[in-house]
Amino acid sequence: MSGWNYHVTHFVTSAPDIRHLPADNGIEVAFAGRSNAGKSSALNTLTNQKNLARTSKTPGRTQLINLFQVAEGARLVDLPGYGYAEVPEEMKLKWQRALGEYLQKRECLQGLVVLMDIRHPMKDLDQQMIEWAVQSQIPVLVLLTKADKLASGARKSQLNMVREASLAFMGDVQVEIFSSLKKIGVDKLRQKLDSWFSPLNGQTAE
Ligand SMILES: Nc1nc2c(ncn2[C@@H]2O[C@H](COP(=O)(O)OP(=O)(O)OP(=O)(O)O)[C@@H](O)[C@H]2O)c(=O)[nH]1
Ligand SMILES: [Mg+2]
Repeated sequence: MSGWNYHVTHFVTSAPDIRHLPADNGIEVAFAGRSNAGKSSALNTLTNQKNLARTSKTPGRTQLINLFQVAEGARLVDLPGYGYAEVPEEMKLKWQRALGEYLQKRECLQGLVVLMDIRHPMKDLDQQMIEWAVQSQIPVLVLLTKADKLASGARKSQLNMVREASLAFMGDVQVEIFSSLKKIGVDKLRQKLDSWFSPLNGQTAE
């Protein structure tokens, strides 16, 4: 059987920062993005669970790094959003450094999903995240979220624009449209995660 069952994903633990994550083994895929981009919603949609990852109308809600397990050794990580205006500058810088460190040092990190509101894609920190991932040879899936907010013509032109922009990173960067509300792009996300987690299949088959 190919493909993982994401519906059985369950919460494992929360970490206050990068230094308190569980042991660096297995395969981890992280969900990153600006505050309010729709990270937690995407995780809930993927796993078909209403409240696996907390969502909120108040940006900056996810403060902790939340880890979820899909199967033995296969983890999804909900990272706190960056760029939230109300957070003091000092805290922002501290968090940005921690994110950089996580992307550059975490050995088990095998894929990065960067979520961007389709109406406001590729902000400075989004680009920074992609750069860090590419530098560490981590493949990236960019999801343009809340696609339901745009008509199909505008959706396509945003997708083309971001695809074009993503070429500049000279790395493994795929861009897709996504909507938790309308369940758009969920298959693309699932396929990507399956491919990132596939080395684990090899291990269990042997
Ligand atoms: N229309 C629409 N709204 C969405 C979609 N996904 C998320 N939202 C809304 O956007 C808001 C933020 O969603 P979250 O999933 O909490 O965003 P987040 O990136 O986890 O935010 P932080 O944890 O604060 O960084 C919520 O009000 C969601 O209901 C979508 O596909 N379509
Ligand atoms: Mg969240």
